Amino acid sequence: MLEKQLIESNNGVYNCWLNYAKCLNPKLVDQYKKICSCLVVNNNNTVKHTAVEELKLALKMIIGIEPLVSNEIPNSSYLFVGTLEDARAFQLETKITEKYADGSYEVKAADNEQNTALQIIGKDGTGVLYGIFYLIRNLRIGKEISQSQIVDIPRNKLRMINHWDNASGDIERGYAGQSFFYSNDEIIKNFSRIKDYARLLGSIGINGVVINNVNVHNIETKFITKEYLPDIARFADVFRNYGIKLYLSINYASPIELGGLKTADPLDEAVKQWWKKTADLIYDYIPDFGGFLVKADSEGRPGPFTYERNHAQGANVLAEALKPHGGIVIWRCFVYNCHLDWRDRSLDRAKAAYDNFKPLDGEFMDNVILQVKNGPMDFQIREAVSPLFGAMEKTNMILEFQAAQEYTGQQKHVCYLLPMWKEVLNFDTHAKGEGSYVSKVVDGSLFNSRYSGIVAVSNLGDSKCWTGHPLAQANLYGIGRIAWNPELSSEEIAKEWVKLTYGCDEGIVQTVVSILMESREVYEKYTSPLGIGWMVNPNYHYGPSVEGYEYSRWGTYHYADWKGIGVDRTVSTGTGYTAQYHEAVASMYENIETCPEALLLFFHHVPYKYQLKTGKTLIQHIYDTHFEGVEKVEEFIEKWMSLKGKINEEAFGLVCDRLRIQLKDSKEWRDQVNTYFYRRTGIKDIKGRKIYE
Ligand code: GCW
Repeated sequence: MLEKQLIESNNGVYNCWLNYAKCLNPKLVDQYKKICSCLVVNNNNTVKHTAVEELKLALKMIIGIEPLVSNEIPNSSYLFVGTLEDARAFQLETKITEKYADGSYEVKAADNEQNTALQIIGKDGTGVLYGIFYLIRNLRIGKEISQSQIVDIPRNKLRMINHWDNASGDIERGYAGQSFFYSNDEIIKNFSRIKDYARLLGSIGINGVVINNVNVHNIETKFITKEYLPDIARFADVFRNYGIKLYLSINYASPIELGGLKTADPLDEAVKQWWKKTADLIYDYIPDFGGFLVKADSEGRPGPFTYERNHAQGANVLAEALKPHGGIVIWRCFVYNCHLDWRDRSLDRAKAAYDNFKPLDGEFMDNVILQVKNGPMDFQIREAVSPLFGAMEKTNMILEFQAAQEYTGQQKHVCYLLPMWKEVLNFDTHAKGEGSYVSKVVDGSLFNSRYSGIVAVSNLGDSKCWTGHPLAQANLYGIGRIAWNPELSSEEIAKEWVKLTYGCDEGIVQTVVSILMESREVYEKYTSPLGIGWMVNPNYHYGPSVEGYEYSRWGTYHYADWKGIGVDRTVSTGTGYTAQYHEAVASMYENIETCPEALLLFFHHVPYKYQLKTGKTLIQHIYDTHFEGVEKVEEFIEKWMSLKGKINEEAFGLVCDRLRIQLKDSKEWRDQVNTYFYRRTGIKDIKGRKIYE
């Protein structure tokens, strides 16, 4: 079935980066044929079994061989595929030890004289799977076997995807069609797409998936009951084959809604017992269940505040219930008062997560992880990095990115997010002096945390290419790669993805990579400038609306008037937000001279005539960038058109359609934003361009 689908759609659309086109390099084919014609494997582990099947499939399709499978090491060439335990049984040496992180693997040449054997040794079954996908990737991108030796250890323990899928089949902030998990309030019957999805995730090292929206509605609330658990367990079975654990978002009011209790107070004995019994039940069905994801006391969701309990008390009752089973609670820090009165300039949504959670550092159980969005606001095209990352020494933390392009073009616009994600990971919190990067907080090394990692909100749906915009696949690919190794550059990841998806032709790689690498800044140019955010239609979060902010009933959120724009978040004259950072960072932002200009309006209220480092005034910068942004989209179209006939027609066409929309909508953004500021300020564009239609 899988093979059939792959052949039918062997084009980088449905099969994404697992596009197994035939290898046309005879030297490479010879090398791999020689080594891979005999697989030495002791098949006694589920994930290892998957790995071997994946390898066989890839070999068949890419170099056209069906290897012999043996459980003995032959005298001739071979590829050994096994776990640490297997390696010991075969008396093979390896650098991998039990101390390495789960999923680690080594690929090494055997010490035989001819050097004609290769060994893939995983710490565990998942390590074997990752080692195999690594080898397949190398074959696909044209790396010789001799270049494939590696000891590869995942930097982040948890590498997860969060789905915001509802049982109705709708996806909250989904831009790639409907859910492929649920439809019409039911769990989908045919799991074939879910299997294909598991292989995509497994191939990039993702090891956890939350299959329902953090806003848990009526039906999803019941996923933790006897009625639904048999079906939920089916998901777990599919994902398990690829080394992925299943997690569920839960409704904090479940003890009331499902248990018939009068309260969901976390300190109430009956509530505690109810969660314990529920956890036991879940593990009866899914023995390796990952745990709960919880959005509580945020945007109308129930939570411990109702009972005058804090987040730690709220999370710990769940953690206690899951602990005996090895489960974890992932508690989201996206908590803020959405009814802030923006006229009171000391109030600031950006301060909310820190204010709520910092005082609780050290009060969470060790199987609770706080999930923190990359920025203090909400997945804007540019915003500061959340100060919470530097603030919770005694608490596990996981970093939440959003692959779904809610505020970044909704998968109609090309917006490769890796450069932004890298900026976040490379941000120095100074929590323990210089070098206290976010990447070290979330990989657990800075504060010596027990659990940590990176998660992305999914950008997937039932669209044929999974992500609506074919180029948005690069964001999904990238999240896996960067969670595995945050040192990879966004360009390296882009190159890898293009080669795997559309082939290794230099011209194709260069063209597509250049579009991807510029795309985030281009989107930023024609939308909201210098970190101010939003400027999109409220609720829908797409299309220009300069004052658009669903909670700004009391004036604009960006404080634009005829003299200036921006949120003063300084301690001296503003909301005081900058104090949430450690020194060095705090004063860098506090001082307008040292504040990075890309975030100028995030931190300061600035007159339109303020001169930027480029020598331009702020208003001229706004005009110029909005014109440039549209010109850049025109350039993207030209570049993409040069690929006609060179890449798969279907992928080519899908991207063309999206680029056309991007061009049309970017013009609208340009015109509306420029017009707004022209009307506010009365200051003309020095280049005399037409500002409004
Ligand atoms: O950005 C906001 C979205 C909501 C989302 C929320 C969250 C799932 O607009 O749709 O709800 O973030 O992250 O919880």
